[in-house]
Amino acid sequence: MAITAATPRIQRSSTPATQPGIIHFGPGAFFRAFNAPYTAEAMAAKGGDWGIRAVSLRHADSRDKLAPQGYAYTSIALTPQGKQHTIIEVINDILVAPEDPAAVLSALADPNIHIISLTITEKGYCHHPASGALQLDHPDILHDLQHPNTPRSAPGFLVYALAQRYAAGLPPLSVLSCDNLPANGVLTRRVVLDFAQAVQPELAAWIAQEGRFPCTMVDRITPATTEADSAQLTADAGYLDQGCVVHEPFRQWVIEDNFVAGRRPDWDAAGAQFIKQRPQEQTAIGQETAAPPRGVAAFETMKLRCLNGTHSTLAYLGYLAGYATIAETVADPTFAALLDQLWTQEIIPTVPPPEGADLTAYCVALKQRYLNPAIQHRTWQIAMDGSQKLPQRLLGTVTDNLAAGRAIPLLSLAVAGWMRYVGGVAEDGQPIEVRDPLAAALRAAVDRSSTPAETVDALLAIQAVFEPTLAANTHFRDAVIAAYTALLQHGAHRTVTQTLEGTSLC
Ligand code: CS2
Repeated sequence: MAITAATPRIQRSSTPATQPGIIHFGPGAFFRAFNAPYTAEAMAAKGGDWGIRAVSLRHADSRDKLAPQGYAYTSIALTPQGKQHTIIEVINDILVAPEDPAAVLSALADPNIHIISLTITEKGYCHHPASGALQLDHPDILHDLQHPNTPRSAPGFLVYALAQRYAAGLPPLSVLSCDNLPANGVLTRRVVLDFAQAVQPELAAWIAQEGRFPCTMVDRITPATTEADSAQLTADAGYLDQGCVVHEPFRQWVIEDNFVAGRRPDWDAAGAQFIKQRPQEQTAIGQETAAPPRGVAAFETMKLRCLNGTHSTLAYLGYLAGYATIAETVADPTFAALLDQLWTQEIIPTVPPPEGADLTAYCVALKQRYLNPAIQHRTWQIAMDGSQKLPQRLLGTVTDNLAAGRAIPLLSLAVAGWMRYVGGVAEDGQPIEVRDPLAAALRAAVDRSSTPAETVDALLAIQAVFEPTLAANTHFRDAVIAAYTALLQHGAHRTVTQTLEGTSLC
């Protein structure tokens, strides 16, 4: 069906909840494909005042697309057999923080809001990716420490929102990170406490005591929505929808059941899994990253290493080999073999299985998810922000293997693939549009080096990404230099083949 002036636009059919209970930062495609449908289904099953006010920290795009349709939109599950459309009506409105930060703070002061949830991507936490500490010299953090009434960053909004509650004698909010970070609740708590400590130590002590930062593991492959997706929806369903999202049918949400006064939606009625918090997981200020993965953190480690680690590997090496999507990359038997060997030899041995999980079965199912031809998940999209992703996706796995004396040829190749990619020139000589907060520094490190060893050393010296002990490990360094050299000489495809065969790379 062609779009004409008469094509109707999707409109909300139900009245928005008068009393929203959640403020969500980051109303992009993942939130609309994941948090919003779970919450709508939980309320349909069990009720509750859990309408969502969303906040965009950067752009007006989501608000501009969704406001004219009453914040209703279509969530489209892409299965190899066809599509399933679900209309989602759970968003009350979207505030655009840069337009009116004070309006966001006043929304956060509403005593009926019990949860702030976050899908702001890794870089939204303004932390040092390698250590997890807040970057106190980050430009947005410096700004927010000076401007309590007009913050820009997520940590700034969170701390000033909690400060309002503290001053008003109210209980704090639960802060629910839904980003792909290790022990994401612990990390969020750490950046909030670091910021609060710089504002008012007494406030930090109250947040440490009373605040709740449940860890979560979130999983649903959600490629960026394209114009073609919206046009196809109009052709299939007969209406315009500028806010639609496409995603795989699979979804998994594991949540630590640790909310202020136990107030949270019954997301389990929609299939989410709540896990009880173990008492010893409540940590003091400064001890947040010491604990080994347990509870939800174990699910998060499994997902970050098995899924996101291989996603990034396929993104860098697949892009260099000329593949546009993950499905295309994995359809190549060489890359399918890379995936299998990476899991069995170098990833699974490092992952303590979460309760009830079978890691082999998990990876077998994962491969089928990657192969879903209906999902056009671009290697370029996943390659974005590698400096923020590498530590939790690949480098922790490298460190654990080194400690156990296991070889790391494929992980080293993945890291070398990232190094080759951030140089910004593809194998056919075309420029690569590298999107990364550290893009300029990464490119400069590559450009000022004249040998592969110099390039690898210059990138290993970036401490935001590589912890000094890992960067100084000669076994790791030598393996990355060998892989990087091979990538330059033979290209990604041949290097993957040779590495799998264990043949000489020279
Ligand atoms: C992907 C993830 O873009 C990326 O970096 O690895 O968004 C991935 O699709 C999700 O984590 C799947 O749950």
